[in-house]
Amino acid sequence: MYAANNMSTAALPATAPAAGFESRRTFAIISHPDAGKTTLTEKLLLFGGAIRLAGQVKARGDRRRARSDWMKIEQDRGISVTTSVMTIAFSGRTLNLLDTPGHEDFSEDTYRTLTAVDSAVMVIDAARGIESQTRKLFEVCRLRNIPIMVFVNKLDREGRSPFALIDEIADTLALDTAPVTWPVGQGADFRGCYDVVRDHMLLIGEPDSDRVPDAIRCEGTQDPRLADVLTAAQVAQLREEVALVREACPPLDVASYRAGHMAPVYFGSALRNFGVRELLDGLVDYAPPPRPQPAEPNPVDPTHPAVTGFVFKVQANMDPNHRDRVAFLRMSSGRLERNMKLHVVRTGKAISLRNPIFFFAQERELADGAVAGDIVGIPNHGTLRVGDTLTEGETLRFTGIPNFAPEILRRVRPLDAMKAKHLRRALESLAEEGVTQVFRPLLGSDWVVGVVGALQLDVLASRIEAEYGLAVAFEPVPYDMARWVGPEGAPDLARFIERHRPAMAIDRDGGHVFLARNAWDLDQARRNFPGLAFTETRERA
Ligand SMILES: Nc1nc2c(ncn2[C@@H]2O[C@H](COP(=O)(O)OP(=O)(O)OP(=O)(O)O)[C@@H](O)[C@H]2O)c(=O)[nH]1
Ligand SMILES: [Mg+2]
Repeated sequence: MYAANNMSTAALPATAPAAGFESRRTFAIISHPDAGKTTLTEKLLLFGGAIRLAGQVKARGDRRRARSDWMKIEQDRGISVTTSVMTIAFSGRTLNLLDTPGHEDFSEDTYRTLTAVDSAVMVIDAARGIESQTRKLFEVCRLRNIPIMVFVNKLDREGRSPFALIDEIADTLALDTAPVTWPVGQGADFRGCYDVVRDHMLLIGEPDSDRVPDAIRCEGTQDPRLADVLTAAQVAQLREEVALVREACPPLDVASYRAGHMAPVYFGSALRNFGVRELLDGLVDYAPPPRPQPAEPNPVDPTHPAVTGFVFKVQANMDPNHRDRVAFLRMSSGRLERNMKLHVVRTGKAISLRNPIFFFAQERELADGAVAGDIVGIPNHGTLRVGDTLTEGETLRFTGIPNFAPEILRRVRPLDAMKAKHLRRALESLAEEGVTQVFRPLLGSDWVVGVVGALQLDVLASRIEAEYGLAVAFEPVPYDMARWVGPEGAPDLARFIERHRPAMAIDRDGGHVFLARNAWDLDQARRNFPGLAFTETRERA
């Protein structure tokens, strides 16, 4: 079912995943919308050799690009709506990259992804500096002790001065900043970056978006060869700025970076392929290996011999030819082999891993051994959910995977009334991703969906159309909030349902949900039924 398609296996040895978890570097690329995460991801794949190894180098035009934005709505609108996972083997390491969506309407996906990584690359648009979403994401990283590298992007356009950017990063994020590379010129005058750590200069090549620029190496800021490629003013500025950087910024301290106190900073242009190679080297040299994962009763160390891991994301219909559901498992320990049976702690049931998949660029390769740090796709038919812990039989539970309350409620209606049954199937399988909540009101026949951000409604409509061939419309509902009411089976609950029948709905597990008109309405319900609990999310078992 998931046989590699056009991937040439002959080219694989150089990229076959390395043996132990120590070689894994698993990181998310995060930022405010539009800073260039997806562009950077695709260039990292290009530099890491994944595209060539995926046998695509001879392909033309579009086919040449690794596709991180693979969903139709992502390609149509040029935004990412969902996290993509890609693996590249580079310089003896296996890098697992997670390209996240920037828009806050999809931040639930991004926040969950941050539970599955050991570090992050924060992309900053040189013209915009720190933006609102940058700050929020940074807070999440800080709470989870996720070390951050910064890539200041779009140096090929006019932007703020690099010193101002460094100051802003240091001040607003309260971090030490250690520039690893330093830009020479900006916008039309952007000539390249000086490598402050290795003490040499890399010049930007011809603007050819798919070619790695030829680097001209100059040793030290006093190297006379600099004068061959830069104007006298540029050389003078470079010398002055590099001296200033060395004076003003602390040198890169890997321990401090890994402890979350210091951010190595890289400058470049993902679009022009510049600075990407240096960032890749930085990830290989400095990014941390897999770390212990918080769990109950005890955290799980990556050296633990048995397989453990948790599901941080579920994606339906990744393969347009199959109605598949892929659970993204972050491995926390052990070695996962094909055909292994794992224990789903929530249900106590076993799941057999017949077709586990690695995310190798755009192609999906059969996994034959994944270790801590790896992300494995597990095709299933709804048995796995976000937050699930998988083990070889142990009853531990990974913690910290966030739940989000649906904040926008809409009635959903098929434009063709004959297609109600189809719609139900579409809604139910998309709801399994855990992003959209689907409620069935006790009275009436329409479905109500709940989402966290308004753009998720657009995504839902686009996907129902693209993946199920159904046109749908959303209509306002007289409710403002959804609250799960429990405990199930309580005599009070039966009375509550009787009294509020028109505002009651059930979720896909049969749990009772109260659709409140407003906060006052909810408050009344709470007051009249003190024995019942009203929760924003259904607790994960
Ligand atoms: N000039 C310039 N434009 C860039 C550069 N990198 C990316 N862009 C452009 O910026 C826009 C956004 O790029 P994306 O890579 O889709 O940004 P993103 O961060 O993935 O966006 P979301 O996932 O939707 O948050 C696109 O038009 C890119 O071509 C760069 O280095 N220079
Ligand atoms: Mg993107």
